[in-house]
Amino acid sequence: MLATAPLQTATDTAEIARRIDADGYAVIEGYIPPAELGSAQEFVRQAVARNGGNYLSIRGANGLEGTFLHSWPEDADFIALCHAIYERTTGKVAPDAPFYQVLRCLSGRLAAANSLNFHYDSYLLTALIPIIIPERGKTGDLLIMPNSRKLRSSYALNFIDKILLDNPLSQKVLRARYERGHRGIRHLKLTPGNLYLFNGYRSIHTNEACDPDAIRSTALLHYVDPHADSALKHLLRRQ
Ligand SMILES: O=C(O)CCC(=O)C(=O)O
Ligand SMILES: [Fe+2]
Repeated sequence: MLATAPLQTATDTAEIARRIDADGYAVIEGYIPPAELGSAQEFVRQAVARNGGNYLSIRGANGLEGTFLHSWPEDADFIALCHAIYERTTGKVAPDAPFYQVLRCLSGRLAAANSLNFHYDSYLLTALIPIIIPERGKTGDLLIMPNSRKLRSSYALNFIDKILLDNPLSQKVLRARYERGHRGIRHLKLTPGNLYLFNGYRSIHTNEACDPDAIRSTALLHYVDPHADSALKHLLRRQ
């Protein structure tokens, strides 16, 4: 049996933070008004068509002009929400860290290669807005093992976690668990226009595939890299 997560709408910040802490994620339904969602969907359809129907991702806000995604990282209410979640879950003052933005458009023959790659994010809080989700065939659920690790005290320990996860054997084990419908892997059925907030740093997660002739597009903002100042991280990234 699949561990399908019930979609509950969180109403206030305290409740959202409590759910992220307890369940690893929270959902705010109908976050994006239909007209704004519609123009972002059209933007994605055109970008995929221009790319020959194939997978693409856009990093940063440049190139997203004309859609709500361009100004999303500067939205005062959204920033206040992320800061409040951070402060409630860590007990520390929220830093004014910039968001790391990615728009993913899964489609075509690279859709499978960009799916079922189980990982931890480098950033503590992940905000995800589904733009287009296939209604038929494979629907591309978000798969999550909520809060599967703690915040690591150093980048070195975080790096060990990443090595233990990002290798063919671990990926094979997790994919086999997913195929068996393991209860520890929750399925979030995504609805365009909702806002999903989850502990990306602490939770092993990935996306299911979608059919090559469909489009599965998600917009992400990542908040606070806890190891941003690590000397080891900078050394490794330089190579
Ligand atoms: O597209 C998704 O559903 C998840 C993507 C993700 O986890 C990431 O980009 O870090
Ligand atoms: Fe991620």
